[in-house]
Amino acid sequence: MAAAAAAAACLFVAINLAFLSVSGNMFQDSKRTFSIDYNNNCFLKDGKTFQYISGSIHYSRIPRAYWRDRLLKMYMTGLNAIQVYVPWNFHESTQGVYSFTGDRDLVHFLDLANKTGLLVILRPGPYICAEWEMGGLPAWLLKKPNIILRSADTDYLQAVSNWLAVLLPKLKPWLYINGGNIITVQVENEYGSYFACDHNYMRTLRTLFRFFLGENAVLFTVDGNTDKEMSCGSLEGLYATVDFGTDTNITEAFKRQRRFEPRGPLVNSEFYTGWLDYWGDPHAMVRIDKLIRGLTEMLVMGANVNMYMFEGGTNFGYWNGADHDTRYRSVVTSYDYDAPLSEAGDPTEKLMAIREVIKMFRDVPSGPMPPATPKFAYGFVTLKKLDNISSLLSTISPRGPVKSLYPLTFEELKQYYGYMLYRTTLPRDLSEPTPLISPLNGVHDRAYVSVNGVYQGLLERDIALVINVTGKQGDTVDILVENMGRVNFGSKINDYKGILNNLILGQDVLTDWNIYPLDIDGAIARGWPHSNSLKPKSHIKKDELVGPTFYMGTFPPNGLNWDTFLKLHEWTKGQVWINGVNLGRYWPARGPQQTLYVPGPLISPTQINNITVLELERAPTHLRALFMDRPLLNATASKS
Ligand code: 6DJ
Repeated sequence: MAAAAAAAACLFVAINLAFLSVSGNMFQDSKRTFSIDYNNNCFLKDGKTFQYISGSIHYSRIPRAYWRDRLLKMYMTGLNAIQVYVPWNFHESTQGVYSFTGDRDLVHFLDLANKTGLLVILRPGPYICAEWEMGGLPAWLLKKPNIILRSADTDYLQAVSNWLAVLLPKLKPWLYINGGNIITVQVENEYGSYFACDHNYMRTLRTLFRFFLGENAVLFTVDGNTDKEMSCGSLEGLYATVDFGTDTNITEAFKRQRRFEPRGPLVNSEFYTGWLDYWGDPHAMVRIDKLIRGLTEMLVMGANVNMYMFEGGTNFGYWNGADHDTRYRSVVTSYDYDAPLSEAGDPTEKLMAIREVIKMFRDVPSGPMPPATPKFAYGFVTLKKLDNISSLLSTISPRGPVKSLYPLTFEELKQYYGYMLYRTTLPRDLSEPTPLISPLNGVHDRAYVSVNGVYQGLLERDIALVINVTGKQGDTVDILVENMGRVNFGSKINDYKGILNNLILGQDVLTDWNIYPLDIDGAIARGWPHSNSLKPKSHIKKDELVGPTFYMGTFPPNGLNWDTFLKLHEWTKGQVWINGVNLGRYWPARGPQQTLYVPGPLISPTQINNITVLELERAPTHLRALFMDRPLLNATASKS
């Protein structure tokens, strides 16, 4: 009831202000304002009542070439705003080295949104959650042992203020009040669900945001719909909003927001259109009817709604996050999210249903919804074995090994993402299978073990803490460790990678390591592998297809560079690059994702195309990959 009254008040003001602006010319067109109207429980834009219907889109998950297309589709649905995260680690992967060009050109993205007619709700973190590696925090923060992230820890705050001093001045001219399209700016993200509950941290952020953006920027917070979360996450001067999905009682959720913001607009900052997927779990979906019912109910109340996600996109490369509730669970490469625009940016039935709802409340732009981008089934591509990873170290580890008595972490070697190889020797003869143990669950996250080039099996965080190994004293032990994505939510975000504790083999602690940081992406960017890297070989035996190994293939241009979906059917798990671009991880053996989205602009219509595969466990005897014209995201296999 309170909510309905609030909506009515908003409408009244809208009519009144429209009248005044016609008759009395109270508001000059040149004066752009955006504020919270606490008297009438709304936002005010240029003095008029304003309600947003928004959708989340992450530029970091979409190739730049497609930004305009996705934004136009959002506009044509009837949205008047988009909600955008800025992932800190995407822009400052190395401390002090900033990237804002190409796919990281945030200002270009804001400009495109502006030209499309979309306002922006900006979420610059510094922590963003978002199922993104370490919730957007750069892993170099972990160089301080025991750093308390997302708190008033001095080193953390110093790094945050350095970053905000770079980022926020770029954004200030883009505030609506300064002539741009950013209407509101979020501080932190669901801070109330974090164990630290450090109000000093939030106060410091408030000071920094105010300092860099000015007194008139509308700043806000977002928290889960519980009293505890709202209490820890909200702070005076930052407008408190809630987030909730289709299974929540909307009246109750907004009542809770009202307890923290007795007056002002009702805002659901994340209304879930779908959900994320973890490897090994079923594909998550949200029903259209529930979504439509919830959206309608909120719009009737006059609430402001952001749909999370409207276009999910892809966790390309190594950018996926992970959760750690009862155990470590890594998020899949696709961030399709069952969202209204698919991972490939195609309008879905869900989008059309949302558009019909919006039509009941306001005019949606006339004209047809832009069609799906064309897809093409390029068909089968034959792959050839290059070599196993241990034989390629001179190419993929130009820094060479670092020697250490005990294993070092990825962070200690300043290699933050991807893979590292740990090499030592067997301390004694092991004629009987002997357990190799990760005693404190210290393998983060998967370790592929070979002895003298013979693959022995793997250790996996929280799942497989022991394998049996055989060999002779002095044999080379190679352990390739994969970072499967740092935890992005909860109290375990200090997620160091590599071998974190000594490994025990039988009675011996393994020591005297040579640790090779691997720069596979660098080697690939420099043009490796070339097809003449292939060894002429007629027949490969089955046991030569196990363990971490590179494969490559080419396919001829056919004049098209349409989107496609790569299926590595019967391959087990690994990483794949197309024409030097890291598409992400594949793991059909665990699912549910079976195909990887390949954006058309990655494919050359005129030159030979390359595909490079790092298979970590076992390749199929038939070495081939299939490019299909549709995705398959929902098949969980029971095999691995
Ligand atoms: O703000 C968060 C989003 O970035 C809210 N949320 C989304 C995104 O991560 S899971 C999906 C989540 N919050 C964690 C709550 C777990 C039940």
